[in-house]
Amino acid sequence: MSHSIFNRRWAAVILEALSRHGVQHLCIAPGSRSAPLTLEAAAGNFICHTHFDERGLGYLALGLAKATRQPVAMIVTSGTAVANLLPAVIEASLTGERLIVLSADRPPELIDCGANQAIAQPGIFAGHVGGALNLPRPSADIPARWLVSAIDALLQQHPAGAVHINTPFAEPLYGEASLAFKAWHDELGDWWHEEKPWLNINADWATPFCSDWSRWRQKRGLVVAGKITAEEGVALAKWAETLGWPLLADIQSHTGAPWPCSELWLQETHARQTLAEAEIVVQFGARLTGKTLTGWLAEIHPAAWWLIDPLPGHLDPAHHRSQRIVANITAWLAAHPAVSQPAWLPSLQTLAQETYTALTRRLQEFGEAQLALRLPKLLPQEGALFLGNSLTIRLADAFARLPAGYPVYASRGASGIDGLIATAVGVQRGSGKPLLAIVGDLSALYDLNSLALLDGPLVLIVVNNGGGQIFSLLPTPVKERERFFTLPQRADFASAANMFGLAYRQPQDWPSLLDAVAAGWQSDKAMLIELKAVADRGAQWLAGAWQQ
Ligand SMILES: Cc1ncc(C[n+]2csc(CCOP(=O)(O)OP(=O)(O)O)c2C)c(N)n1
Ligand SMILES: [Mg+2]
Repeated sequence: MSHSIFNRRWAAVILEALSRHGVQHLCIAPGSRSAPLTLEAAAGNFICHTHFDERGLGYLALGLAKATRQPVAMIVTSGTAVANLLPAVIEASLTGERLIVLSADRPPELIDCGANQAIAQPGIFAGHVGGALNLPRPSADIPARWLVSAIDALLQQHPAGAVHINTPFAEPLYGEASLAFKAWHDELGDWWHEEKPWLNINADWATPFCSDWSRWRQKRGLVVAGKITAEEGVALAKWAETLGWPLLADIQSHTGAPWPCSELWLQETHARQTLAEAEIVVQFGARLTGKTLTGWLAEIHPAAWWLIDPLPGHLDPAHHRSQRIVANITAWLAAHPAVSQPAWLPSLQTLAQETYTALTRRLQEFGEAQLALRLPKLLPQEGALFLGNSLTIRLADAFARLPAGYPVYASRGASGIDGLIATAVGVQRGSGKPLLAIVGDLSALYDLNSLALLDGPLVLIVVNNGGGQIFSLLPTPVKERERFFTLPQRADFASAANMFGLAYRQPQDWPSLLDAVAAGWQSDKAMLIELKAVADRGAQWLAGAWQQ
């Protein structure tokens, strides 16, 4: 019995230590080996989420971390349960959300000896975690101050991406809390009643300042906005407008796209050439969605290229000779104020506006390209938007003009189609806002288990275009296209909605789609809306718009 009690004491220190780094949400999958952590979590003040499927659980945590911008911890049992967290860990490692894997493990005497459900867990996430802590088997011989310091050091040394804490527990795993081992626990004294970490590592995060900014800001500049936050997007749009610099905005930029549809008008030679006269490009946030934009950026060679993103590392796939500035974007903007100047390319902004206006005259057809254009009308008030990968985000990036500062979420690191529903649910729960989520049909089938997570004010539009129609946009050979690339499916989404107790609609025109979405916000059930689209029509529409 004493093991089970000490296991709980050990788990309590781990969870309390995590809470000092902002962990409020715990995502827990069922398992026995992890019971000491789970029971301690249940007894604490955390917001606990559960899921039977660890791949979905990992993505749920990712969505929570996106929306709360706080670290989120996952508790799973030993074995392949741990391995199923890998996709979400990979995405977080690329896009910087903070995930903490707490994997329960067998103690060393049960590893590599034929014991059930025992696999090699240390190092399982390889280079996809920033850091890892392979804890020893819980022992009162090890002071609690070591355990808490080790966790503090791990989290403070890795302020972005995922970390892995492997935690072996010996049986028995269940038992009531008791006063045993209280002295071990009390060694941490007042820490139990305070809010700060045990160990505080102070790093200097001063904003890097470009001393020749007052010279550069008078030049012909171009602003590129990638994935940045809602507040940053609003501030950046003002900054660029004051400077009179064009702003090329990604769908994740939150800038309101004052120069809309660059994916389209950047196809035009004159526009490409005049814009290439920019002397300096200042890019905020990376991970651009549009292929036209990234292609054009790779061709130009301005005198200066600054890439500002709070995440460290190389974030420019075109490898420009550049300044990679690791900084908080709001702080950087404040340190580099704009001065009011006339726009140096007003004709191009007119072209951008005209492109958008021309598109909005062609909204009648009921299809996925028009859905992208009509997005602003579908958004819930004080809500948020989650965009799935593949054509969904590509069409939104090309056509949609979202209100500045309206929260948009996506997963554009590894761009998997495997956990999009779970990620959307995490965003909805983390933000506490009504969420409109849009995913493709194969993406929906891939993450079907996560329909079990849907509740609250969430409308999920599944664009059913009969398989992965992104491959109709790509030069896949027509003869092999269906069999090996698009994989049209015959799934019945009405039955899927029914199976998971969701409201379901399949509108046939725009008024009934608007009606279905509105009904979704009224309902206490989550709503699945199936938008049946003509197979490759959306892909064709995008290709046609490029041509035009
Ligand atoms: C886990 C994973 N497997 C495969 C891919 C490659 N892939 C990208 S898009 C896509 C098809 C997605 O189909 P669907 O969700 O219906 O979207 P559509 O292309 O129709 O917009 C595939 C297989 C991926 N991104 N992630
Ligand atoms: Mg599809």
